Amino acid sequence: MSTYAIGDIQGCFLTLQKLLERLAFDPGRDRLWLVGDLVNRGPRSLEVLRWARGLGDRVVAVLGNHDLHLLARADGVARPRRRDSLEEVLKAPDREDLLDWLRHRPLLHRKGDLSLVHGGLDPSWTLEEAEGLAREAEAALRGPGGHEALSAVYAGRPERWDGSATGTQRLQSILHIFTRIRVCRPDGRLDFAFKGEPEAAPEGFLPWYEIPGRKSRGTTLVFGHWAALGLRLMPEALALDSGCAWGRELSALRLEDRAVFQQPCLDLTTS
Ligand SMILES: [Mn+2]
Repeated sequence: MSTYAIGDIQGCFLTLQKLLERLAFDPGRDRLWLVGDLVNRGPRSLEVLRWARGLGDRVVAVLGNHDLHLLARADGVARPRRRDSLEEVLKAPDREDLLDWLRHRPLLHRKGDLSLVHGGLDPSWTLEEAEGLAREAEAALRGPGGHEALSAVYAGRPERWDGSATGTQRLQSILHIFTRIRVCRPDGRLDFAFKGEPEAAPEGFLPWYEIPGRKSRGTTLVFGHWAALGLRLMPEALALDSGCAWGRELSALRLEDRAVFQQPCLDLTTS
């Protein structure tokens, strides 16, 4: 049995299938960890969702910002964005089943010394605190306040984590940080606008995993979301978004021995 962690798929179903062939993935024996952003930008989000849901407990997928965007679009909270490619999912006959499945994905998955998250963790959070915050926001997304929780994502961005925040502001912070964090400052200040390579981060900002004194040290985090960072395997941070949705590669990492597998994107035609 092997467990493969796979980077941001973003509707690139043909690339995903080719990558799984390359891994000789056997659903009867192997497991998959998906870093989230299963949908959007690429052309085949519907097929990706049907495939992932069909694998049942053989796949663990954490929620990414594009997954939340799909839920928010379906809920009427978010407006279409220029590069959205979600119409096929929104019009599908099985859309409610797929959206319900997606809504029940976690924000953080932990197994032993390894944890899976889409964007990352606030450096002030211990892993135990992060797990508690994830469970809190997951319950809100699934419960009767789900509409409000999704609305919170679009109501603004947190400037820093504030553990004393409540209600909408608290959910907004938790959801933004788990699904969108890239760089921050040692004093806690967050910047969600920067998307470039870490070396080009604004003055004083560092990747979240490099903040001195980060409280989740001592465990390894597997994450995606940062295409400009690309595939980088660091001592306690394994970054897997190699930009498939930008025409680059989809990456898989076998967690047992850290073997890397990559498939160039097959889903985007250049025109
Ligand atoms: Mn993302």
